[in-house]
Amino acid sequence: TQRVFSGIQPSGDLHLGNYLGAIRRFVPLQDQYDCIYCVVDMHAITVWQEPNDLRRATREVAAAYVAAGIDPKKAIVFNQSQVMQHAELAWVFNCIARIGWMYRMTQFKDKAGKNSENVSLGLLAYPSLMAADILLYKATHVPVGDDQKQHLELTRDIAQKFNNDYSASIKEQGLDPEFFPTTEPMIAGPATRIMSLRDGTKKMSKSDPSDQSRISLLDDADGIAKKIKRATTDPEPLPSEVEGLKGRAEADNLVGIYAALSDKSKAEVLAQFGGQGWGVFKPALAELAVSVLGPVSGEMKRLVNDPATIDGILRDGADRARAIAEDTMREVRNIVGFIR
Ligand code: AQP
Repeated sequence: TQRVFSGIQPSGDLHLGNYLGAIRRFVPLQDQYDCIYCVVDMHAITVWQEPNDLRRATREVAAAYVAAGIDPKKAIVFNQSQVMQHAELAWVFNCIARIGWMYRMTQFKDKAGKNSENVSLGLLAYPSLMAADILLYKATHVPVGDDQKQHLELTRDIAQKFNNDYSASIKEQGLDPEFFPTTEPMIAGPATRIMSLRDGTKKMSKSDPSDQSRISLLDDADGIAKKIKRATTDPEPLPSEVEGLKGRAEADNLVGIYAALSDKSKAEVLAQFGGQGWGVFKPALAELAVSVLGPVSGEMKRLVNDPATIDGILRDGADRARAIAEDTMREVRNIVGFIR
């Protein structure tokens, strides 16, 4: 069977973008693929995390996976730092990838800002660790939001360069010349890029300083309704056709969220709401968001109150992940020429 890998950073409050762009899409895949869902705590520390916040956020991401419907007996759910092979392969990839590739990443440029000499070295090397996460399991499919597309292209470049640089050794070891496979991004649907509720040109993000910019998975019904009510929009009513959303980033975003939450297309949503004002649409969207997120949020809250169970799931997942990861690393060490 083909393998799916994806991960989420425990770097703050999970939001609607993480849910619609990633977590929710993970659930149906577990019936068709061999799935590995990781809480990437080593990625999170590329920017400073208070240790207690990191522990809490790690359990929250794991709880969100399970609350959303991922079955930890079927899919592997674990946190990255428990499987040291991620760090080991990332080091090899640091020596394969070129610095210039890393400087070109838009996420690095966005996060480093004007301060690019004073961010952690880990932030620059982030895509190399991400390539290790995926390729350690020889995963072929990676469901992510649109913002991760460039990192996935880099993963392919790293895999290819490794296969090329070590082609003679791979052959000598009697291994498949395409030792690391080509990964396919799975980026589809109306919710690949949910935008901030305050600014339709910025993506909804955990690290946005404004809490009003995102709907958190742990927000209560009242909080969700207030944030949607206050969301920035233009004064025009909703258009009747999708073309009418062009140049209206905020309207486009809210219609996209409605579409994703109701499993409809934007055209279907506009067929229903075209010509209506925000006074009608926003309460309808709030009601829908509460009805979809409410059960997930309730289950998440229950699970985070039982850290022993969550930690048990992560430990069991890590044991299963490590077994696969070590098979790959044993081959990689031989290919590279490390003596054991
Ligand atoms: N706004 C979004 N719309 C759709 N998908 C999104 N994702 C993130 N934001 C959106 C997807 O969620 C998954 C987990 O993301 P991550 O935790 O690895 O890091 P990120 O992409 O950097 O997420 P954030 O929330 O924006 O965090 P910060 O603020 O720390 O950068 C990925 O599949 C991502 O595509």
